[in-house]
Amino acid sequence: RPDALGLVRFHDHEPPQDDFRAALIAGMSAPAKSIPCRFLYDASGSLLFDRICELPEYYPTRTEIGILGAHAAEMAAAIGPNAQIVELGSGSSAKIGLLLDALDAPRSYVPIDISREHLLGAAQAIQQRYPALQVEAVCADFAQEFDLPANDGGGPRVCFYPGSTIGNLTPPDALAFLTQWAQRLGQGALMIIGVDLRKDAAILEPAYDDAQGVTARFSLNMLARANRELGTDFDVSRFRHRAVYHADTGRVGIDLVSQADQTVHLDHHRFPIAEGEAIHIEDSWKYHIDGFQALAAEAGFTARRVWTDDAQLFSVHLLEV
Ligand code: AVJ
Repeated sequence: RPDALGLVRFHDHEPPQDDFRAALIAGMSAPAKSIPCRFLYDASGSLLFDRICELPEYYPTRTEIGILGAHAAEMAAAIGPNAQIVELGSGSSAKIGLLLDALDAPRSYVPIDISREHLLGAAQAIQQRYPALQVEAVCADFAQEFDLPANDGGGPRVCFYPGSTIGNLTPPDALAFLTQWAQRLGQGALMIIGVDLRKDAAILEPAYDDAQGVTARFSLNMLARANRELGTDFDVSRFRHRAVYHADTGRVGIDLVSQADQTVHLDHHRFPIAEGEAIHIEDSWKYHIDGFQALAAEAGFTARRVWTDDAQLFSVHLLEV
């Protein structure tokens, strides 16, 4: 149905180009070196992340899909008809179909993504699959201020935030993020959010350092990307990917550890790195169910339901503003 393509409404908030160069210079100049994890996702990084999701050790994606599939009817019953579904970081919109298929007459779908290209492709695919749905694609950085399309279909506004993406934020940042979204969504709105659970390091560490080395390549790609895009001279072969679970706080910390004393250059900048020194590139925070519900309550949500898999690996929460 190519005629369905014209039905998609597009709201472009023109998110500013993220400045990799400035972020890299700042992060590599700090006493504790780091590069923000959002720079992991260039074209190669996104392909590698898709491969991570297929790895035997990386349970979150398939477990969350299993939970959504098993409980979509209960979620749909809690939501009711005529809902406006707002998805944060919709990417390829792979999970939303599980919810849309179960819902009674969903009115509109609002995918929000910073990547215009992914957003439009996914929005058009959803529009073709659900011709009766009003698709309103929003190109924006969902951490920034912008207005949501009005919810005028008579049903609830439901925010869908799967993937445990919230795990990349520190708990105080997650609190600020949820507080902002509770306000933006408004009274009576719902949120369906995927949150990875705390568990044994013997499961968590391989999930972030797999036997095939795909996750290591995903991490190291950030340095290769800097070489490609910025002209740095990282010797990628002299860094090692490391993932450590800190059970006391529920944090998986991911670093690239220098295997030698070396110096990285970017134009006139010099970044000396000692053997054993780490560049911190990602945190993936894990929660207990009650700990996450307490955080959500502090942000202004009421915890309505929670679903998990049998092995208690992952949780999907239904929250209400
Ligand atoms: C996309 C943030 C959910 O933390 O599990 C996977 C990213 N990094 N393997 C996660 C990731 C390395 C992932 N999130």
